[in-house]
Amino acid sequence: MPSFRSSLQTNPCLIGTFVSFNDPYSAQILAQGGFDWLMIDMEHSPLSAQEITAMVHSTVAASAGNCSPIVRIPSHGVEWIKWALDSGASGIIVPMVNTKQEVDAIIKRALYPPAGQRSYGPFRTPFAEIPAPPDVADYKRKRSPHVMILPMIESKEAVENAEDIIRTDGVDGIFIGPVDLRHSLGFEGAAGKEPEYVTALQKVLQIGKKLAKPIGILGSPDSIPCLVNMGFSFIMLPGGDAGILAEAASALLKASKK
Ligand code: 3PY
Ligand code: MG
Repeated sequence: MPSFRSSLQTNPCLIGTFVSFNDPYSAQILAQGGFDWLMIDMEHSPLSAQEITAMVHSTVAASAGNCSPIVRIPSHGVEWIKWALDSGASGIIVPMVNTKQEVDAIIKRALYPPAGQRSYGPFRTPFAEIPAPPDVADYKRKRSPHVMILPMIESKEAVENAEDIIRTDGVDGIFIGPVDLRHSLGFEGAAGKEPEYVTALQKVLQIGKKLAKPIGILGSPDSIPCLVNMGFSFIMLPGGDAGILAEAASALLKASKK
């Protein structure tokens, strides 16, 4: 079963979307549908630790291990980091990371000693692997080094501190939140060509390239060639499960009323 980390090395760009319904069924459908990765979103959906654990396991099972479940936690708190990682997720996306101090605290919470202070208890992680390893200790030895810690750069302050954030040991890549970044720069929407915004993206991409750390972003299907050309290596399509359902429902209804 490929890890998200190894898939990033062998593919020019991994395509995902996000999951917000608090039922594994939604993750199963999207995972089976062929997405490379899913962001299980605790930041903007009130998903419990129990729900995301079931969604992580369902994503892996429904895709025969080909879709990587990445949990976006709601804050930098140690309990979110612990629960998300103990589910066996392929990685965590951590929103609103603005400073070196913040990223240091996150990494300390996410990594086992000696690099960090993560507490041991990965009892549910075997069920995020195919086949489930019989020995739970395999996770610490074999899988945890491949789990990706992906802070989000999504503010003017974070772009100013980008080199310090990305360079930090334990940071495996960055996910850019274009909507919040644009708000912070004084713009609306999820995309645009304003020089200040484009320069911010280019700065993060250049640092990522220099340090060989992958950079992802939220982007529309028609922007994918341009984003890949710029250097993004994982992209999250907008809408997510709720948006896909709403769009399909309205298209179906429209077609039936012709
Ligand atoms: C943003 O665009 O701000 C995001 O967080 C995308 O998920
Ligand atoms: Mg955001």
